[in-house]
Amino acid sequence: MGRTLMVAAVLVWPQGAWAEDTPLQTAMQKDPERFAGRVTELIAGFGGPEGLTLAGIEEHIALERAGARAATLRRFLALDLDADGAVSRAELRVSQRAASADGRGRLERQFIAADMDLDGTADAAELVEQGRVAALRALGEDEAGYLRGLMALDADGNGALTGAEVAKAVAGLEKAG
Ligand SMILES: [Ca+2]
Ligand SMILES: [Ca+2]
Repeated sequence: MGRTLMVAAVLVWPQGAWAEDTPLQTAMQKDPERFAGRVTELIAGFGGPEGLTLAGIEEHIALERAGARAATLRRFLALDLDADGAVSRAELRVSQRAASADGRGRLERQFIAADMDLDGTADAAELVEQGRVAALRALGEDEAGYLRGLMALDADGNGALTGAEVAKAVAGLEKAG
């Protein structure tokens, strides 16, 4: 019984794997123009003279994440009145008094999320963790994997993706679909 199932799985699997689209194919099929536009922007922004390399894609990922991390840390550091790198409940209260009702609630929520050990202070390590979470929220591992997967379109295999290669891949897909 087990053996039969295994044989069946082996027979079925390659076909299933072939039929299942990768995230890259899905994005291209869903909206080829939008896909090409986005990749063209990436190439223009992070590509070198030969085109976009994996290193350029990593730079893009790191920059997006750093931006989100910095925005989160900045928000917390604006609450750190004595500049000790940590936000205490007392410091939070001062900013809450000066905020609108909505702002007070938001500050409360952010502080509670940051103070993971519930000691009433969002300390430096906890703020760093909030920055890390914000960075991954801005550009998660799924999207990073998808962006790295763009290198599959590097048709001549020279390690750099050009606009022409992207256009060809999109055109080929439209013809096939
Ligand atoms: Ca402080
Ligand atoms: Ca804490």
